[in-house]
Amino acid sequence: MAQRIAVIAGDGIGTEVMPEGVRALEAAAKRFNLDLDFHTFDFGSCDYYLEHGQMLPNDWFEQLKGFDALFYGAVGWPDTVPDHISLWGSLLQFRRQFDQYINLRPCKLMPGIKSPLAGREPGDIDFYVVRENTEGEYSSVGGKMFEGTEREVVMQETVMTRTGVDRVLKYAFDLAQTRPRKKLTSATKSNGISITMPYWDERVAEMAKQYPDVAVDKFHIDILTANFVLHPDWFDVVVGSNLFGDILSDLGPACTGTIGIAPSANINPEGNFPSLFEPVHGSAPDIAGKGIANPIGQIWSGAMMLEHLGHQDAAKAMVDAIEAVLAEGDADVLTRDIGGQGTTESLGKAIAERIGS
Ligand code: GGG
Repeated sequence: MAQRIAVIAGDGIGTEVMPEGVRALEAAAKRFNLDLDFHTFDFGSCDYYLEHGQMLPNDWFEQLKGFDALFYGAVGWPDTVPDHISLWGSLLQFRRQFDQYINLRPCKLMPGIKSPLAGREPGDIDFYVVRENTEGEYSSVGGKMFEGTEREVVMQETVMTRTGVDRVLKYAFDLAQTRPRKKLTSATKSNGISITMPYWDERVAEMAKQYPDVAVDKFHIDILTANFVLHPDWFDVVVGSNLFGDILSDLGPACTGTIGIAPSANINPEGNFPSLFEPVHGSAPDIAGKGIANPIGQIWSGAMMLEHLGHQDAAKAMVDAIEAVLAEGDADVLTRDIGGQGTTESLGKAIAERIGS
């Protein structure tokens, strides 16, 4: 039976990298005889908002809930729609309503790409960031008082539930157990954030008792970001709250040369709802419309989607193809962020051809 995939390109470079993501998936489907059925939606974008006054139609949940996976591009076009409206109106709705409580973000230095960190070679940087994806600092609990006056008050609460914290920690510990180094690092800030973060630390310590074979350490987020730059080889699986995980999963790929190649999976591990796969990068208005965005983050996210859908061989072929094209280093093919003078399409086509061969 066909596996149904909802394709939502979103905004900015999302609309440019998405066709290359689909091209690569079609190449994998052809080679591995997969029956993938793509359905394209125009909602989840700022253009849709400008036309309809909302990012998603009222029945979006009904329209999408039966899909096997969602393939997303990027959201945001701050010139026309404030970022908090576009994000809360689309991506955060998917993550919350489909209970995609894991945001899994691999961070790997690929062959042929020069890390901005001196002396780092492929193999030196290879870790996962596991980001809590449905609560934490991304909460809608708060409000404003005396708006527009001298007495203006603005508050927003961090929300941590035992269920929410434990389930992301369990996922991260399980993942660490599958890795050769079996190492887990927790991002905290329990010296300054004196209620939620000590709670996070307590739950980490409690969970660690069930995983005696996993080596656990923790760092405050400030020194942890410094150590990402100074010692990226220290890390294997890094788990963090929604905000900390978001920051770390931009910084990690930046240490591997470009955020343009970084993929992510927003996972509902129980499979009650579709999971969502998207590049880590956003809509990048500064380069949108130029055809120069790196499509690898989208293509690699497609590989994570195939893996999630049970097609390990096809997923591996996609990642192998990315590595092969990067290692070849043809400047006419590669995009500018990785030292070439090619286009989104030239890089996407080269990877798709490699997948098919
Ligand atoms: N493809 C990812 C994307 O569009 N990100 C926009 C953004 O601002 N995301 C914030 C977040 O992931 O929480």
